[in-house]
Amino acid sequence: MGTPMPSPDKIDFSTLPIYKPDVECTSRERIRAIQLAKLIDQVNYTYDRVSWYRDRMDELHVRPSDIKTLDDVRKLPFTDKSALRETFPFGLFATSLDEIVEMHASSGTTGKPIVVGYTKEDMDVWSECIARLAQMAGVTAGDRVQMAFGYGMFTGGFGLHYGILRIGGMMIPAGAGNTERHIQMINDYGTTVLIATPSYAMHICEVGEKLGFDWAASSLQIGLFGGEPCPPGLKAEIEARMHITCTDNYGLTEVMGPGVSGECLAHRDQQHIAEDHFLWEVVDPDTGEPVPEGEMGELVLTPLDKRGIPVLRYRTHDLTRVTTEPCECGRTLARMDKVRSRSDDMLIIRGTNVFPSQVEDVIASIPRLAPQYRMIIDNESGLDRLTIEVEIHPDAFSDSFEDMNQFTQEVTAKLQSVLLLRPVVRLLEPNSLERTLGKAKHVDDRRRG
Ligand code: DLL
Repeated sequence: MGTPMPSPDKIDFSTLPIYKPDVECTSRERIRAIQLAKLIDQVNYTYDRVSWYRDRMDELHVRPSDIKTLDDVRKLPFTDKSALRETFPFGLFATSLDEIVEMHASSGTTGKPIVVGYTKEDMDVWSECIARLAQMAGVTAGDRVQMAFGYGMFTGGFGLHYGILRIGGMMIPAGAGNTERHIQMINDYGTTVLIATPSYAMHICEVGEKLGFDWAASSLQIGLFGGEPCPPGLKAEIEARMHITCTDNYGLTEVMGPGVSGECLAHRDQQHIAEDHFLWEVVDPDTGEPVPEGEMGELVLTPLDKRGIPVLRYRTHDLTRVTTEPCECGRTLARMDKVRSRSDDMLIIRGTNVFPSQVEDVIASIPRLAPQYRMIIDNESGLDRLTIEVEIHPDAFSDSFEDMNQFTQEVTAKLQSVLLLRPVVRLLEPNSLERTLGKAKHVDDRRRG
């Protein structure tokens, strides 16, 4: 169970690398009091300024004055992507556009983009949340931080950039792509922190190895990851091969971007939620009803001090569970399990429900396989077919046809026992699958045309 946590009033904050100890290490009672005061203010603000919410709340006969406890949040309507699409581009904004100092958008795969705007106050909250997660990973003012997220409408690049400036780190704004140049820059500038999606970080690692770059001797020490689920084993693999410590950080455009939650170094599979800025709920994705604390469900987030585009009860579709048990790192902020899957990424193949995370778990349980994989679903013959392409770990590759043939049978059997359908398995040489600069795409569903 690890070391029991001292009560917050016994913590010597000066010894803890914590950005805002009076909030991050405060009592649960105080955190809830902060949340309630902010929730009441935020609901009033939203009702007064955003007609879309006023109409929904009026339909439900809910007034801002009905919010008296944190549980009263359940009286409020849910919001999902469709609300932002319906009101594209500025219909949910609560301020005049003159007060918006920055815009971002997420493209999505269908329909209009999701557009969000930040006021000056929103930018302050955003950079503070990022500063916290960077500090949770050990980043300090002395670090040289190389950005490998794309700058642009994606919230990852600029969001992390502002947060690093806030703690006084030096930004090296390289952006996504040009992988060899990234490695050259790490070497030339003595970069100590790399910011990337885990899949792109793995690619940078592999390209470096191919070029003969000695990661063990490099200046790099920390990886700040996020933006996509990190398959089990991938972070550990990168840590071992690049000789760095990496944290995985979560967020989404609709509620802010990165900065919603971040991994500390005590619990490597969980992330502390910035609870003074976000009220979380975990609900049954089918009914919308709350699940008991600690159980798996869909994360619903209400930003508590968002001025530009407030959203109430945003349905993230991300599946997780949350605990409020204190953490050995000293923080008392609730922790969410890493998001491995979404309520909407379930595939139905020949009538069977399949989650990509199930495939990832099987792959992670077989040491000879690398975490790089792709699922292709087609129905050329009239019947759905699932093909799983997965790379062999570079240390385990063999030229022997017989060996590979037998190994393919073993992997197929293991996948079949978990997925309850028999996939076609193709084992690939290391580095065969296409690498992406941003979020990895593991599913290619050709049935949708
Ligand atoms: O990906 C924000 C972000 C950027 C977070 C950089 C962290 C670092 P969107 O493009 O709107 O925003 O995508 C949000 O990506 O609902 C999750 O499904 C997924 N996601 C983001 N971070 C993680 C993570 C950014 N660490 C959607 N683990 C979210 C798992 C993640 N999934």
